[in-house]
Amino acid sequence: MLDLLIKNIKHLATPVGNFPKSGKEHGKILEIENAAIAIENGIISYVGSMENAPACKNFIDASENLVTPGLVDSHTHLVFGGWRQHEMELKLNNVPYLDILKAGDGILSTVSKTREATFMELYIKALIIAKDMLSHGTTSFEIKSGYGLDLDTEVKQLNVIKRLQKSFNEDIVATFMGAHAVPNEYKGKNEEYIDFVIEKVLPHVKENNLAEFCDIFCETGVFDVDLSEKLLKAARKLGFKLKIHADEINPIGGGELAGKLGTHSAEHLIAATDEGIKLMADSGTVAILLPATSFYLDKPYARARKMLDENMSVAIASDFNPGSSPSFNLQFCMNLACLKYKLTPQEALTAVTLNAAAAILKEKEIGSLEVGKKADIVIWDCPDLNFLFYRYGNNQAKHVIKKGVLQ
Ligand code: IZC
Ligand code: ZN
Repeated sequence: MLDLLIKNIKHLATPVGNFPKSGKEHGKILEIENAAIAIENGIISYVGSMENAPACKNFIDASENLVTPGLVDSHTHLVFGGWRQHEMELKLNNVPYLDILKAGDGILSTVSKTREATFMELYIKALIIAKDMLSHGTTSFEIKSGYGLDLDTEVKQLNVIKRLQKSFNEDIVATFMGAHAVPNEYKGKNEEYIDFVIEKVLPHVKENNLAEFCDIFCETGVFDVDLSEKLLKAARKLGFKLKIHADEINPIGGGELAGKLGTHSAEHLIAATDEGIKLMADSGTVAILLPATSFYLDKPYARARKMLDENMSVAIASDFNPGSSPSFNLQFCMNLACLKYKLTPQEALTAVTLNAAAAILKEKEIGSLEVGKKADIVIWDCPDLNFLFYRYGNNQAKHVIKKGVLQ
């Protein structure tokens, strides 16, 4: 029996397929006027014209609305203690992000607050934000650890993510990012810290099945290319899938390393070089671009069009964190993707749905409106795709459906 029919849909827009789109394929999406979607046991059982739709007593009329897949946020740092509003004054005085970190503030101030916080404090804070994300249309997301930088606190953060996965009816993917910064205890001893992560933390995370991916901040003054390679190779040996924060501020070779190792994704890529982009395109690495971070750090925007020209797969995410991107609003990232990356609405939609799902290895289950996929759907308070990308700043999600359940 059908659970729900979304009928008379004014404009349905979705990428199609079980694989990430690359290059020109980003823009080739399915758009139907006067469409319908049927849902059975949380799974999509019909997508197509209204004419051929099955009958159902439970329905939502979407005759004024755009309907798309639920948004997927493939890069967040959602679990953290405290905030960093004191950095506002530093920002206004043009103190660079990396100088704030070098002075023992930035990520390290969040580390102190996260170490101090209890499991429940972290969990409740993250749960409240996750609900807010859901109401903005984000139905699945990734969360990174990396505000512990010691065994106990990294495990505490990863257990919070595990609890969120269980109690929140969402697809949440965990990434271990113990190499997010060098903690004060290891100041100046970057390699010793990486060795500690490799020997003591990674095996524990693996044995307890606390994360699927391993990530590292490859950046000036944080971890250089050699240490990034050392950690990522050790993680791969243990069975982790690989991610890398590359070329966020300075092009020190992170994109090239991603291509050389064939990491699953490379994230930020604001300063990615031509050579890095070529290597990543060859290795099939997904580019996760974070335009809200460029906005907030007042940095250039990643060369998304160049990446598409080189046939890369591009995903767009929020980078939600208390320092460089204190907003989880993926809708704003979509506006920026159009206005700053010059992606079309169709290309940007693919980047926050199917390609974002692929960036966290969920493309077979979510990311598009197709029979057999989970019924993760947003009914927007707008009439068509252009409108969604044209308005900004307000929440345009009207109804959000997660695994067939109206939220
Ligand atoms: O807390 O500043 N870039 N990591 C790397 C971040 C930004 C998060 C933060
Ligand atoms: Zn990040």
